[in-house]
Amino acid sequence: MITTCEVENRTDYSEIDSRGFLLIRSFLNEDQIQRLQTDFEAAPLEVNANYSVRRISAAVQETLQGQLDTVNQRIAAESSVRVDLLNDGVYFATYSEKSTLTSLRPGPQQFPWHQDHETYWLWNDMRNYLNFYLPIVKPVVEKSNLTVVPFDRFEQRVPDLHRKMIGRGASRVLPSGKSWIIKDDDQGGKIGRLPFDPSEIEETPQLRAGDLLVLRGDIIHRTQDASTRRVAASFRYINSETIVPRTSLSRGSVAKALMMLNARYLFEPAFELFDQSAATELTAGKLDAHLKRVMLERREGTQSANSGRLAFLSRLLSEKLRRR
Ligand SMILES: O=C(O)CCC(=O)C(=O)O
Ligand SMILES: [Fe+2]
Repeated sequence: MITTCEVENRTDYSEIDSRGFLLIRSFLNEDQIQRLQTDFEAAPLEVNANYSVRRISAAVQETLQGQLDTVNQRIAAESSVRVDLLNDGVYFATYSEKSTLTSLRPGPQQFPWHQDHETYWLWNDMRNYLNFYLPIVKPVVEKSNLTVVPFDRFEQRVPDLHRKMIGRGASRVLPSGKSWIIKDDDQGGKIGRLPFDPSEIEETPQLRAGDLLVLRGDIIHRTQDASTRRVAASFRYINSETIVPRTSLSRGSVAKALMMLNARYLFEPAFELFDQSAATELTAGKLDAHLKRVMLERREGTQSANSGRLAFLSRLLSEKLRRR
């Protein structure tokens, strides 16, 4: 049996390179878990039509930053991954209150195999990007976890494909006849074909409330099941020096345009900053600061929570034409 390496409480941080994830038990204490639960109950739904998600309040994000940074320092010392900036924090629940692309009607919400989409388009590099995933409501240890495809097991089966997947995002793994394909939602088409079912090599760390699963941005993952009502907090770290080209936002497939439209509350401010600074590229640090300013203004009600669909579509079209 393969188990996630955690011998006598010693975490092997280099597994973020060799396996794509690592597990730290009992990272949060009871008070912290309760604080996050209360924050979740009070958090409004984001205006995201791709899936149901809530934002972790800035105050609660701040209280955990120091503790998360300690993990980042260990990761930087023992692996190739470099992150230095807490960009955002959200809550993922296995229940959706509304119809979205992921849950066609209100009810159980379950993410199929994927690498994250929106964050790839915003930050352009999923290698120096980490997801700190912490269940805060977890009724059953064996259920509703996050299932991953470990790097080492994937590389063993399909080394060339593994290399292609490193550093990227916005993909899905789907059954296709007798095999499976990796679909590229960024540029369209497919990245490759898997001659086996990914569940043959998957791993599901059994998490309790307060356990921490650290995931690289480029690991393939899915919701184990939505049979219990689980809530997880997910803190996202980026590297402030990462270069984000303007074109990485606008170029690409129809699927990308649709998902960006569904999450235009994130992308419209990014385009605005490119306009304001008349730049062809920006550092992730600058873009992060601008997004945080906009989110604050929205909370304070001095800026509207979302832009119109038509306005965003015409923006996207002019961005695409701009590049020709
Ligand atoms: O909570 C889940 O089941 C999915 C979360 C996820 O896909 C993510 O954290 O990127
Ligand atoms: Fe995800």
